[in-house]
Amino acid sequence: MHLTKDTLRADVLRHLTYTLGKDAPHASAYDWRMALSYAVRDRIMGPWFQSTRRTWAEGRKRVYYLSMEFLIGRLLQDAVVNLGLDDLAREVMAGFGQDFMGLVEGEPDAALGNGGLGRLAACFMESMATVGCPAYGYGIRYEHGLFRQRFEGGQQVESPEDWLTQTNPWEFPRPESAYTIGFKGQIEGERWVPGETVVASAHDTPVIGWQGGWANTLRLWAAKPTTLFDLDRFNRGDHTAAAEPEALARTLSRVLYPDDTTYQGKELRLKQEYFLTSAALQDILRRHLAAGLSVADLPAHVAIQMNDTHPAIAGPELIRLLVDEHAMAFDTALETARACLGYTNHTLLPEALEKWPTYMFGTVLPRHMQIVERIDSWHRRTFHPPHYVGIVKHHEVRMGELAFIMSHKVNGVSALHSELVKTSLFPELHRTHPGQIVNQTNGVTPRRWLAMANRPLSGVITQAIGPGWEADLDRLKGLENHIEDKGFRDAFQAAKRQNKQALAGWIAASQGVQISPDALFDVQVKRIHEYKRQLLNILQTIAHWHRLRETPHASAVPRVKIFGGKSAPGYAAAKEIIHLINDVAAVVNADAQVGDRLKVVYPANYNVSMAERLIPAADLSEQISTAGMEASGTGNMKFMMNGAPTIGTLDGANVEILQEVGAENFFLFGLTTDEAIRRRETPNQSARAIEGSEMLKIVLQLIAEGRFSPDQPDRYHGLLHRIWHHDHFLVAADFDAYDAAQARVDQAYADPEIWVRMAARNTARSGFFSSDRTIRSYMKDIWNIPPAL
Ligand code: 26V
Repeated sequence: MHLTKDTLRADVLRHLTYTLGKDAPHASAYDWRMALSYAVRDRIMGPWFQSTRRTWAEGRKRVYYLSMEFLIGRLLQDAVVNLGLDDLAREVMAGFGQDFMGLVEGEPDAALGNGGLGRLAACFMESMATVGCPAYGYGIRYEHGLFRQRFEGGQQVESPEDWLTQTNPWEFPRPESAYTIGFKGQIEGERWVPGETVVASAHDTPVIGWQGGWANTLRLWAAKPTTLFDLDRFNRGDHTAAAEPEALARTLSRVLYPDDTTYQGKELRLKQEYFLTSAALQDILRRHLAAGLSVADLPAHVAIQMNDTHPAIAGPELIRLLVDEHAMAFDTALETARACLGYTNHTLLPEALEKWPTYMFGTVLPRHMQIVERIDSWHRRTFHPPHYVGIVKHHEVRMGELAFIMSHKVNGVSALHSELVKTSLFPELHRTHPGQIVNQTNGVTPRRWLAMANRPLSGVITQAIGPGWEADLDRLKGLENHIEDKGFRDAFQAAKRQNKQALAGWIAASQGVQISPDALFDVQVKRIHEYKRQLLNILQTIAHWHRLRETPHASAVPRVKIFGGKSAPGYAAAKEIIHLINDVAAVVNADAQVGDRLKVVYPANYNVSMAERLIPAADLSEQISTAGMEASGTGNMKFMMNGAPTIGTLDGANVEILQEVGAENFFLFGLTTDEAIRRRETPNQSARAIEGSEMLKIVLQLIAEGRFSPDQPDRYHGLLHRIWHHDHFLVAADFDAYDAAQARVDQAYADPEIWVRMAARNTARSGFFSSDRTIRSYMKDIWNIPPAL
């Protein structure tokens, strides 16, 4: 598709005039962004219709990706980059006196997810479009995404997020695609008569792949009342009660649950999960039957992937629809559902595994409760598992077991994690169903995370190996031949420096902290969780600060420690860590004796857009979770692509990153998964580690005496007590090894010629971590779908 400057210019003006009703001299930045978005969106329609037509005409099998979260971020620049309109858009908007990047940054960041799981779903959508995998993403159109974070007195304060206040130019409401969703009520004979109903109404966002070769649909459901209004009540003068049905329905898609660490048996959450799942499955069946196919053919045309257990009610719901609405025999329906369904596990943490009290499950979904019990007895009858591996146990419905038994494939998200899914999460089910658990190592889209977010480095890469690497990331290997070329190394270094300068400018403006681009930018960005060990990082930061003060004249590599991330609102231990980081930042940044040699910054409200600023500017990637606890990590892959070596443990996909990049280009430290398990069984393990570490003792002493909280010296006594006596995450045990690894980082960074080679090798060897590779692998091993491109 060829597009000239004049056509784009004319299209922007046309939308400004006729879609927005604005005259150019009076148009605001908002108007210009909207006009540009519509002009760009117009270019997606061709590939979108074309892809849909081809899928129908060729009777292609489709993937349906069911996820409670899609952490998509902004869409304008992503669409512009994928359509190859970068330079054109800049030029055209400059002609109107508008700065393209300024407009891009005016778009609200769609935060319909908590973290890794939701961002993975967004990367997968983009990769499915790029490799030509016919797909629908199904999710909820939350009115409010993940809360906004700010700091008051160093502590996290949450406020509601508001992405839909402005018109969203990327979505198309589809009021004609609406389904009734029932809850509660009773079973009469074999039929379920719900006591409450809402309507799920579709909103479609096109997802365009690289160079516009293919486009898929992200279909998000909004809840609407079945009856808008209780007219009788209104006429009787009860105006508030008259609006009740509406209020009740809208609560369902009102807000994203912000706690991704501890599962809580909240009825509204269960209702949201069923709302998404039932709407998606009704839509899938409608489309399947509209093609003239029969329900028996479902597995040949439909692959349904459950993103964690959140949509695991899909098993019983599909059986219900097939049995109750399409008169299929129960056992046939069960086998049909299993042949369609796949389940991806994203966590081993016991507190995050979903289990619903049977009384609640049975009240909200009485028919599904019956079906779950029949699945359970079918499973026992058919497979005679040696141990009782029930779905219902101790008056709870266990969604992991349900998802496993109702799927033909179960996958973990990194090599290590998938082994742990076999050996520690589902050992009995694994023995009963050998071969059902497979690995699918995560990936990230190089279009957003390299081509779009890091234009300077992208230019250097294209200069060295030519264009096209964006959709064939293994080609980055070609950079290896250039690493001994001084010109290439200088260009690589200059790109990184340009990103660091841009970040320093943003930090000065937004945080009021001056940082030097000469310093090593050491970045840890992710949700705040004890297992991710931001605490280990800040303790080592204190150690480093202490050493700098002890040896004021020694030459040291200047560092900037950058943190970003939100805590679940009710997670007290994580909130204490946030407070400590901010307290340490205040003391360190005000210490003239240390000056530029150490700064600590923690910009509030980390999100996808902030990640796009921070990651390209990072020198060092912090991936320091307690071994065995991080399922994969995907930030780790983004840093690697952008030329930041990792300091990390043998956990999640770090294992594969280490394998790809080589030990010389990775700062490995810490206990392994097995050692961690054994270490926890050692009596007084953390007290012993503290006693054995001079530096850790000093650090804890500084905190204990209130050096970072002079207004409240005992602020961290609880936190310190936990390090001494209940250090489940082995912060103390790994402290010295981490501190030593940081010393190796300093040493390597001190020689720019060593460092730039390490950085470039990280980029060159990151090809495996493209989500295109991951998607092709799901297509082959789980979905049985050939690529359309
Ligand atoms: C659990 C819950 C519990 C119920 C309330 C809402 C909620 C939301 C999310 C979760 C599970 C979070 C699991 C998760 O995000 N896992 C992350 O998945 C990434 C993608 O596979 C992976 O890279 C991270 O290592 C893993 O922590």
